[in-house]
Amino acid sequence: LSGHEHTRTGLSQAALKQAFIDNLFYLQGRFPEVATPHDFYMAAAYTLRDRLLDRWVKTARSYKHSQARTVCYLSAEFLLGPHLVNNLINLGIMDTARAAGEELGLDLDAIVQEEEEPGLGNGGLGRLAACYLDSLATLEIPAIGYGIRYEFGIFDQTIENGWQVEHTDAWLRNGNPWEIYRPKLRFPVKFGGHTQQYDDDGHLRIRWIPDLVIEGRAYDTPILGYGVNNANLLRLWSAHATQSFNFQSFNTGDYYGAVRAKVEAETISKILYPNDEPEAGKELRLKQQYFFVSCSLQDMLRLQFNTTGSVEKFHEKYSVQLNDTHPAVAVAELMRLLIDDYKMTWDPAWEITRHTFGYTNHTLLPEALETWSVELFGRILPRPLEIVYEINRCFLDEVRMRFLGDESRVARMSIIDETQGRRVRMAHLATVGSFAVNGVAAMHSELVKSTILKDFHDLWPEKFHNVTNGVTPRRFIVAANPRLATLLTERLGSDAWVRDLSLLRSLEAHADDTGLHADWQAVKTAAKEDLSNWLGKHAGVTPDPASLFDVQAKRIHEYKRQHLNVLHIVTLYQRLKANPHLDLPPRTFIFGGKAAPGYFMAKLIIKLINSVAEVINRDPQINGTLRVAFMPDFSVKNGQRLYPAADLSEQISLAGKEASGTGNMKFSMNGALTIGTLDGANVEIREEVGDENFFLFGLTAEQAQRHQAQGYRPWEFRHESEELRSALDLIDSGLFSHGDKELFRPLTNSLIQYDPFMVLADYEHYVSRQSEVGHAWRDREHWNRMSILNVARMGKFSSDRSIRDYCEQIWKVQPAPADV
Ligand code: 26V
Repeated sequence: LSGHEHTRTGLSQAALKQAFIDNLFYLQGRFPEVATPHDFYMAAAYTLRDRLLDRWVKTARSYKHSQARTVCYLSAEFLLGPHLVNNLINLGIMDTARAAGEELGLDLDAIVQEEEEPGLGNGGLGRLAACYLDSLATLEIPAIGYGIRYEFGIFDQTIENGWQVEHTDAWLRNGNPWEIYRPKLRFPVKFGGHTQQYDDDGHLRIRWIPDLVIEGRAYDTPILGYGVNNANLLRLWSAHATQSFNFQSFNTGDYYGAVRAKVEAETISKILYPNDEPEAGKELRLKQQYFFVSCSLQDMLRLQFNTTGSVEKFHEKYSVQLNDTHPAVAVAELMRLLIDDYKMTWDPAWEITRHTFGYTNHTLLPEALETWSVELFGRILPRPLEIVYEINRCFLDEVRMRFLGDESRVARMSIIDETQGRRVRMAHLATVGSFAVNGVAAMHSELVKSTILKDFHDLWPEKFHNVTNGVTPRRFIVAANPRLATLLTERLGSDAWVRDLSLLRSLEAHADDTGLHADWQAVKTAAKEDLSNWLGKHAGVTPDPASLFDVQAKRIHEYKRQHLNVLHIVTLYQRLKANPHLDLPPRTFIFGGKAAPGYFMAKLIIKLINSVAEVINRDPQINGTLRVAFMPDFSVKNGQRLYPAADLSEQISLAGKEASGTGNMKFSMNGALTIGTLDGANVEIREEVGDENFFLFGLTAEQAQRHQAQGYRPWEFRHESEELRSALDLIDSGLFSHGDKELFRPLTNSLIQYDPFMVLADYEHYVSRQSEVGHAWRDREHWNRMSILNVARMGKFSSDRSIRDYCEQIWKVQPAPADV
């Protein structure tokens, strides 16, 4: 190695190669001739981890010296995706590492593909948290992500006989080279039992006597920024039985009791809940939430106390963001820790608490708003419940003072809902306990103020903000679509766009450049070929890369309306069958997404997609003009295969239902055009790219609202549209289900009778917009121009912009660059 380069930190080809061989030998106990692909992956991961740790230690030192405020992002989910590729990019050593691999006869891409991703999230909310960690580090903001180290993440999906089948995600099976266990960092968390008053030197205090104490143990993962030396921390908590608990039982001879307690404790961080199943008040889920919140707050308070000798200025040092209401119990828990453990009185403790938290709302769907029965909450968390009551008492006095005599308002705003049994409303707790509340897209933030939190907006208008979501271009352009990244860098003359996505705007000047068009189309076609090959191996369909790739990838849910997409496919199929000479441009419809295991209708939609695929793909009369493919196991990793290959992005939720969407941004950044409703961030995407480069359709949120209020009659739409009727009838005919006329009846019946997400109302406009898509596709030059303009105008949707907004509007934090 040259100069002062060190094997553990050096970035030269020689250093990387040496480190890789050392790690293979000393950590895996292997030499190249006998090593498996997984051994190679582990050796590469450890090689990167050393370099990350070097930066992390230096970052920690810098943060300590700068008096900077720290952001703590509390989230029950972090859907990180594979680390290796991202770390290679952020360290800037992709090419060097590839060359080092070649010297050893190894293919870096194959090694990268070996990684099993940590699927510690359900979808958009968890992935957003991961994008924000990337941007926080890139913007050099002192930040810690806090969450749960689930032993099993989101289930793996296979498709069997057209149905979704779930498999446990044993992601830790082969070890996790990215995490560092911190044996000294452990905190006790209490559950159950009762409280009692006691006299503490003349002060009346409360003691919580639990019937179970479990221990949270910290596992840290370094998160490196792009092109900077800052590496932040993701700290995930794992639940264990406490030492003392074990010994006690053992000494009394209750060996099995001790083992049972251990199992019970470890259950808490065992598995990620599928969060888009209606909230069923699951006890374990409340325990998970309290568990990670309590550990995280104890961790922050300890740091604050150890560095300043007191916790009085906690809120000046920490800004704690609640990612949805999952961590909202933090409001009560911080009060409890300050009062019971740090012996503060109520008023100063409340001053700290209400200046500490920010709350981000991610959904308006009533069935998704978290509430817990007071009975359950009090049984599991007796002391926090007392504190919730006291917070509520003080808060309702404030409401009464402002709105004299308006008792119905008091009842509406109460943290305790008394209308359907007594329930704790977590969104109210979060709003009362936070200094800022925000939605995740402009339209969504307006709806938060005018609907679910209207009364709170009346009381505290200044508390409400909007921060439109964003996604990281490091993962969703550079990692997912290296060909496009190379082309952009070539055309812009620099890779500065990776840190400042607004620079892509200068592409506008080249939107009509035929040279660029040729390169642009070549990049897209190559990605489509890759995807086609992958689908051939994993989905049994090998689509023609020359066809239009029309993609819908997201969780399967009625409000996202994958069945609207299916109705369009069936309609085209019928048109072609009726008129075989109809000149339709070849299209491949690609779906990806998981259904919550208990969500029958969503699973039936998956079955319908696969059943329609089976019939259409095999029909010789169709002859490949239409193809349908379901990508199994949509994940971050598989998403990275999909986004670059899409020509058309389906963002077709009923207006007013999708808080933001972030897939919409990922597709558009990779040059797909959008067919979409005026929902969530679609509204802002259309504003940025221009209406002429976006296929808009459907009711507005207001119109949808009005129709629903006036009594929506979906069957009338069925009567009025011949094509819609015959599409529904064809599904009911058994054609797609080997003659079984009943299979899809629950779906078609629901559409005709209730249609809660107004699929039938939007059908006609959707289908006619889709025809325009077909026409536009024929003029490839114009299409390419629109595609280029989409990418050029995506600057706003970088998560770097979102994080800057949070820093300025909400957190009031400054960057603290790490010293080299
Ligand atoms: C959805 C649903 C649907 C009905 C059944 C019960 C249920 C429970 C939870 C949820 C998801 C709520 C939180 C969430 O994941 N929101 C998503 O957050 C993304 C990031 O802000 C955003 O882009 C998505 O639009 C939003 O759905």
